[in-house]
Amino acid sequence: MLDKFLLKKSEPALPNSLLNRLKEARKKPMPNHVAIIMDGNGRWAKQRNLPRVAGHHEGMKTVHKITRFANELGVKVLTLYAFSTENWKRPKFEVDFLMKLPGEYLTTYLPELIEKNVKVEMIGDFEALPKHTQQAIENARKATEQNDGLVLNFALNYGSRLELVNVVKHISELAVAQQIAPEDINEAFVESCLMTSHLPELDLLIRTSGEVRLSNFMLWQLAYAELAFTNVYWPDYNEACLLEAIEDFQTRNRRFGSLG
Ligand code: V07
Repeated sequence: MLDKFLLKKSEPALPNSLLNRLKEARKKPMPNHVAIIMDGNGRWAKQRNLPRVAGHHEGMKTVHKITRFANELGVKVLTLYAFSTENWKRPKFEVDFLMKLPGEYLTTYLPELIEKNVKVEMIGDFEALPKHTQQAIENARKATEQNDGLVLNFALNYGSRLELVNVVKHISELAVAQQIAPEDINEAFVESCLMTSHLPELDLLIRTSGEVRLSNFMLWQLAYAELAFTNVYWPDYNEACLLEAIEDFQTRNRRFGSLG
């Protein structure tokens, strides 16, 4: 009788064909750092005559599915664009709903993230988030800071131009205080001022839902990343979709500007 409350919600097992492809992919060079623009939640909902927020909620479930699979693939860092600095312009109702998702996500999934050795991190303007959102994230950060498996990095209230403006401000303050000279400023130095300075180089960017643009996401970090676009709406994105993007990545010849 109590079983159905005590048992974990069981998810369908992955088909053997997919598990075999996963095994093969693991033998080849894996992107260390994958970032995803999780687009198409609103359109997914509209297609079903549901409110936009139903799409966001379904998208949250996809976050977990994809996090778990990225972990199994051996990806080191998964950066997910959850909320941009521009998203504040959406209706208040929608923004309020979105700001509750980190709390809901972590209430549901934090135990499994801990069990799977996942480390939760965030990039973006943390201070401008509602207090309850800050608390949920801070709690997850603390609870997972000792973990050394997959880094699940949420870009929340993040914008790349704002990030770069803050780097320029920081460097000019150092210069005014005569702590650095112009000749000390190089790519490595700028890199060290970014919110991603502690993370490995971005290897692969995926954007769902058919839009082919970067939308102010990780512009510096994308310099040599491979790009993958799919028409699939984020709530429909699944393990097979991610595996396909990884397999495609593994066929590419990355030259970083040289002839290789
Ligand atoms: C959000 C679900 C995914 C699709 C894109 C928009 C809606 C998970 C989080 C989250 C964030 C931080 C954290 C834990 C979970 C989230 C927002 C929106 C704002 F520590 N999904 N998700 N945050 N969506």
